[in-house]
Amino acid sequence: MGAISRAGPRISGGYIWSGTRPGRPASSTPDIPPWLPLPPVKDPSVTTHAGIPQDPAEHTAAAPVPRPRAGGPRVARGGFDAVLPAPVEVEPADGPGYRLTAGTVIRTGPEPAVRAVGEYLAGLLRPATGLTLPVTDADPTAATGPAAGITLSLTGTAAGPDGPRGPDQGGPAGEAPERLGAEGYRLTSGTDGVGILADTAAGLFHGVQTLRQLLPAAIDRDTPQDGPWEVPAGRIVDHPRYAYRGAMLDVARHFFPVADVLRFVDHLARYKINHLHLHLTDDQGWRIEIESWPRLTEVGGATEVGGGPGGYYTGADYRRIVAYAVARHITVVPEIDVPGHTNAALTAYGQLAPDGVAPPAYTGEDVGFSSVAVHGDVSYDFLADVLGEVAALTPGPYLHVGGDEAFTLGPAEYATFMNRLQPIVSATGKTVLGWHQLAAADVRHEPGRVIQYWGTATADESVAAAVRAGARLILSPGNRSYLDMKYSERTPLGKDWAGLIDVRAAYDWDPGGHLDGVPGSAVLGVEAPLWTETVDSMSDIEFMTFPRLPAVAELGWSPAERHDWADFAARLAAQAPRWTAAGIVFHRSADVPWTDDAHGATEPPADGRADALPGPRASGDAVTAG
Ligand code: TNX
Repeated sequence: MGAISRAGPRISGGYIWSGTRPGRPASSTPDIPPWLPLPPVKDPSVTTHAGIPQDPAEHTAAAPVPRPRAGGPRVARGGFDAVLPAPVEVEPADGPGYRLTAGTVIRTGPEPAVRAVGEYLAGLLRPATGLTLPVTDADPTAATGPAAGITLSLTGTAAGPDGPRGPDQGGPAGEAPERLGAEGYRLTSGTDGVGILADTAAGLFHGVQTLRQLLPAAIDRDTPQDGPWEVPAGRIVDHPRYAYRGAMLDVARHFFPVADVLRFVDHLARYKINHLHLHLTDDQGWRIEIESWPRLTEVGGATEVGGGPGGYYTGADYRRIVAYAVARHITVVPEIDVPGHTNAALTAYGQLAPDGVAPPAYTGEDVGFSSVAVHGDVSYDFLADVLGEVAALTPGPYLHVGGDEAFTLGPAEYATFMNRLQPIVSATGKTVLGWHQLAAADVRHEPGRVIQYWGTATADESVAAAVRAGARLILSPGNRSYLDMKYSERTPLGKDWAGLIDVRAAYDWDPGGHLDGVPGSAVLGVEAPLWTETVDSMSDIEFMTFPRLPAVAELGWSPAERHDWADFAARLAAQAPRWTAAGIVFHRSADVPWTDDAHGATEPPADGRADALPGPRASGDAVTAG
């Protein structure tokens, strides 16, 4: 252990997608405005899903795709029945829907935030349809008939409750408006066009994700495909159950370049996830440039699990991630994990260590052995600088301070540290967020603070007490929502300390009633964390994320009454052709009725490791465009 990097730090400015393996040409991405999706990166090792079946009975990349079993989950029809997360109200209509044609325009009105959603939608639809889809600021309410196209309008504008509203703008004129809220939307579709109405641009954005799922799966390809491109007729009214729907990416154990993070952001946006938690620091690496403490990245960024080169985000890189997320109505939640999980910082600045001596770099997978000094002022001065800089780069309301697994500290030392740290966070204007160890009895309640529960039990008295003192809760139960747990004993990546989590276990729980003594009203939402000790490429990330992330996304978005495993599994199966079209690797969970269209990877795709596994290779030719 203690290996120093083999090469220099891998700085992400070139946006090298980590699906690209050594020996293959690196693909760089030209600078793209943040509202546009990145072009899908077509690394043959990923898009062809050349899975290596480890168990032919379960993994069938090359074999016939399993058919639904009698009495098993039913197969979704697609269209309005297949939207994921399940909307609040869905009313498919009889008759033809709206067909995109060369004449289709996207009407947004002049508001910049709405126009940006319109540009984003056009960016999603143009590659596969080959249509021009101009975005116009023409009054969305003025157009009727086939020329209406796709209209995005805000309530409270001309299209809103006080203005004229035709069927394309959300319902018959004079109909009382739903309260769509901060993220809700209403989508209506018929021969004359598609209308999305919302109180906010975020609501329109989520409506756009629904619209995308109403089109054929080939819409996710990046080259022109045959149509027709028809949105079925009907109406959806939708809004989220929880305000916080998150996913975490650990960029500390393994570093991932900016392009990977952006691609991950696009995956979150599909399922209406609205927070990206970045675990930026840990024992194995410090990944965010701090101008006032430059050795954090110069020294602390040059390592990762397994001894690879590491890397870090410059301030400009981080700003680019934030801007890309903001354009997708996703809030970035940066985590600086203290007082434990700090070996990388201590290697850079020995004065932060309890004994004042810099330890060697650490590239293993152990946890709990490091801590910054809790006595004296040095650590607090350091954290005021670090958190101040991170807060200044971060528009969102939260600073996550970790707080987990500080095993070298006793309870009194831990409380001393946290009671000095929390006000430092508040002084930046941000809200304290931390892992649930922060609920320890002697740690004071900082106004507004949020606690993230990652335990595997359904009762935790310290968490219940923190909630009684006013804390709100994000639920990330280790045995339900952890994307780094193995799916089964047979899947190669991941850990198993919290259990094996296939997609049904990720789906079959209720955030509102999960923890004894915690009322549903205290639950701010859910988050699926992806720790990356065993995950070191984009295809690994996707394999662990799909199909479990959509399960957690549905728990966060859909009303509890819509919770239904069989229905969910059928809708999940209908997503797979979309993932295939987008080149997304996924795990073919055995209890989902995948359809013929879905050529999902059964394992992370071929790379150095997979080549070493026994078994026949699936032919990449099995996947054809269209
Ligand atoms: C526990 S969950 C950790 C992480 C590890 C993870 C591996 C939490 C707050 N801490 O440091 O990466 O387990 O599953």
